[in-house]
Amino acid sequence: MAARAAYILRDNSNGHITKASPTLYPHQWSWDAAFNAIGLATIDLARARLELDSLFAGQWRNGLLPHIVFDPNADGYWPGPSQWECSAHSEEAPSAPATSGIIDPPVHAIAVDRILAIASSVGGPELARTEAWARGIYPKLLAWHRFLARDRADKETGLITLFHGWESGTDNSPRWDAPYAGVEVGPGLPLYERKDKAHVSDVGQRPTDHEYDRYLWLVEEAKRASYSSGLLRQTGSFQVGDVLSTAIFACASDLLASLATRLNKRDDAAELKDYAAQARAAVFCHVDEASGLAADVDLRTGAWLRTETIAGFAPLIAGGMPLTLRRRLVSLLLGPRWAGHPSLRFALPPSTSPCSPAYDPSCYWRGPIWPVFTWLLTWALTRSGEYTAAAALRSTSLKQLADETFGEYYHPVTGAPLGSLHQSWTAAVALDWLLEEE
Ligand code: 2M8
Repeated sequence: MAARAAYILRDNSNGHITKASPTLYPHQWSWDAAFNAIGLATIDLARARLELDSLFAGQWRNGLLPHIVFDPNADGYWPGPSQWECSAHSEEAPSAPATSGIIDPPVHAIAVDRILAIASSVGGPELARTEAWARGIYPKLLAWHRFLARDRADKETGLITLFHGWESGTDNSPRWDAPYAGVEVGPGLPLYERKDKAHVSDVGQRPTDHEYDRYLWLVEEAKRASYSSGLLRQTGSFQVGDVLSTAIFACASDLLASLATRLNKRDDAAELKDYAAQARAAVFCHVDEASGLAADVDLRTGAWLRTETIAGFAPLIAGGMPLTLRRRLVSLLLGPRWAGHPSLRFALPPSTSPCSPAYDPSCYWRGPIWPVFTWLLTWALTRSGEYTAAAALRSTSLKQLADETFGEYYHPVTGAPLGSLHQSWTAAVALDWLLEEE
């Protein structure tokens, strides 16, 4: 399986970036790149470092790390550079490489930490090279975290603000149904033809045209606001506080603070610990007592969004949870509302609880199991000392991936791979899990 996964990462590489998938996503996505770099580190540390360097080549002057860095030689994805037109609309955007103008969840410091850990186990000159590289990429990571703290931490809730569902990485998750219901497509939405539907066996596995109109309208809104968070807070018709991105920001800020300490940057470390503490507190403040899950907030109405999605496990990812709350969440995760639901082919948590009326087992982020998300959970569980739960999810995931198609997501009941096959981040997390199993 490791060899097959490694071949997929090699085949999806253009030499310096890894396409998120061979045809559906032929460019570099930001959070995909971080997971891909973790997988690459298990086989080729130099290539892992290059993956993140290539991603950060697209960083904006204000620290924003865009959710896509486009490969100028790749085609077949829409919306592409001529729809985003970032450098024409914002002085913060680089003129090359072409990028999108929105963000992805900030998992990058997790990747750097994992790459350093893998390099430490190798030792020798590779470790020295990786340490020197970490010193070089550190200021870019710091600028990214400062951007999030400055431009995206919501003053009221403390949660990371998103202006597009794509920014959550969980695009059409039912967690965003209520805020999207308030998005009205205005005049001036250019005519467009979707390209994504050509790359899946059944269009029911992708978001609907109705949803795509809203996705594209939000890109128009962002352009009209010059991709400025300040302006979007006044004009954006989709504004949510995302508990998952906030939790990731909390643990990533902790890890970056440790790197700052290692590099003797004490003031930075204190600043980053402060970001982590504030983000973690914001996540814990949004735990719904009744369900035990964290709830996102529609910042335009103030309403808590309580749909039972996998993002509700954000407190586990944030880390530093009181033991009783942590035990409750782990039991919930493995219990009958989630991974232990009797209908499931593999005991793994689906993206929406099978007990929720919003659950759709074959549609994208509305129900299928995403191995990359399971990896994030196994990583977080290990970090907080929940080794048994982490090992159970890891070994079950490896069984789920045994057909070696490395699907983008999986049908929870039939176990069939869905969406794109040969998805890079699925291959990448398999490599990391296999390293752990050794
Ligand atoms: C999916 O999102 C893109 C838009 O960013 C798409 O559907 O076109 C999501 O699963 C996202 O989380 C992921 O980063 C991206 C590439 O794998 O695909």
